[in-house]
Amino acid sequence: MKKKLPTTTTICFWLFFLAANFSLVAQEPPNIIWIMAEDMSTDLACYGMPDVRTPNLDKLASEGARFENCFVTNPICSPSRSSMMVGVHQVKTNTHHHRSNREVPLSAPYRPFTQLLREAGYTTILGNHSVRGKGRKTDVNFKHQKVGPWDGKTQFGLFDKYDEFSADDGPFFAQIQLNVTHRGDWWEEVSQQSPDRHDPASVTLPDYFADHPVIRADWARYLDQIEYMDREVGMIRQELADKGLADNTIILFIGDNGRCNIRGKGYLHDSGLRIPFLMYDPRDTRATVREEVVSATDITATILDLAGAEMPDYLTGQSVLNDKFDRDYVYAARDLWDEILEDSKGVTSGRWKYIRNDKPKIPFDAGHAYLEFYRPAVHIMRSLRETGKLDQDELFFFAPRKPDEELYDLKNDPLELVNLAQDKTYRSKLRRLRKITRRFDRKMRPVDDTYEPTHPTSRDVLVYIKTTHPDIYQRMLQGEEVGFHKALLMYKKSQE
Ligand SMILES: [Ca+2]
Repeated sequence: MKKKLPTTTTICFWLFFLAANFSLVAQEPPNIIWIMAEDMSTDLACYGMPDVRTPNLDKLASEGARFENCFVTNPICSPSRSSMMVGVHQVKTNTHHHRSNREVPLSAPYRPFTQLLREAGYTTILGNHSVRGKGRKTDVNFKHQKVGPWDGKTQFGLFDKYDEFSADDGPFFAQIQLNVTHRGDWWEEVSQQSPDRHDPASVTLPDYFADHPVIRADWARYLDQIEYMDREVGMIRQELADKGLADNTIILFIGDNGRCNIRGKGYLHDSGLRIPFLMYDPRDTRATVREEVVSATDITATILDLAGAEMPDYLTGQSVLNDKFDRDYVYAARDLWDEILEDSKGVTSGRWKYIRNDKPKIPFDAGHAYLEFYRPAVHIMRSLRETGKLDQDELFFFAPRKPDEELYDLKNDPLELVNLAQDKTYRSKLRRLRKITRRFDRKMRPVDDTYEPTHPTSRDVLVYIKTTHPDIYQRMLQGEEVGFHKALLMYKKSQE
């Protein structure tokens, strides 16, 4: 029988088949998108948060890994982001004071991890055209520009470009900030436009909040912002699908620090430190729940690992993909925040939490000017305290001084309402965690001591509002968010 020669159609088919497979190979390594929602505790339905509906993030969690015990290394934006941008604890790199050292280059040998990704062939992208405010926040405490080349001496660019990713970028890394959950003048509008606005009367407040209509309304608005943020995650995934990139793009989702309310952002309690961390890899979509304690710096290391990039010895983070991943504690620090120069350190194992307050005379409610604009619950609960209407759990935040030490059993007391530091039953636990914290203090000692904080305008704005617009200040005391940005514009105009 005469052997049949391949037809042109067959040859074309095989050429197409080979080309398609070659392009699959050429697509390796994967694209990586790191989504950071602002000022979020683990306030998602997939973490058991009541009342909130987050279908897009729940879906992401159901197709990947959900980390139960992930913590940032500082409960405020810029120190937390500084540690993640380098993969090294912010105290060690002297980037631990919020909004400081903005003209000081990173000390050698530290480099932004985006530079390591670039060297591994990645295009690095900041923001996304479809999200609110375009998601371009960087906010790190060393000399930097958002976009441009980086050599650490004369050039300080962190990313290659803004907002747009496509298959032409080769492997790309995109970091996208979702800022709607950050306190801002947009909250009321976002709530009003919500397709299914939360009813303040039916929301569930954490136990340490006073049950008051203003606090309920504020909490309901926060839940509305979370749902808006969840829809943005859905839009990013849709864009990946539309561009044919969904099968080769890993998505990591976190919060950059805890929720913007009392005991949250700014404090070493879980509501400030514990963040959601979801990791979706289209190559393995089995749902897993991981319970080991993870630091935000480990996420940086994991991304370098996923990209096949250099992982310098100086990293204090480790890749969670490594079989030898070995972390017992996250070491966390609270230092400068605007005009409040705090000094608290602590460790958490996910199961236990130890906090050492080195400046106990500074109360939790420290009169921080910026918070006067953005914490309705603080104003309401201060006035309830004056009339003796706060219970013991609610009073904790308003005590005239902080405890010297705090110890919490996070399993049996997830809201950290019972400080065990004075309880003799836990004396050996306390001693051990105290010692481990001191060990971290030594290990993370800052590489240098340059201290150049940025002047916090919020303090001037508060004085201005109190003295020239007492009517507005009275509204703030009633729990109204008059809008810091509006107040800032009024102040600036008064200075012209
Ligand atoms: Ca933040």
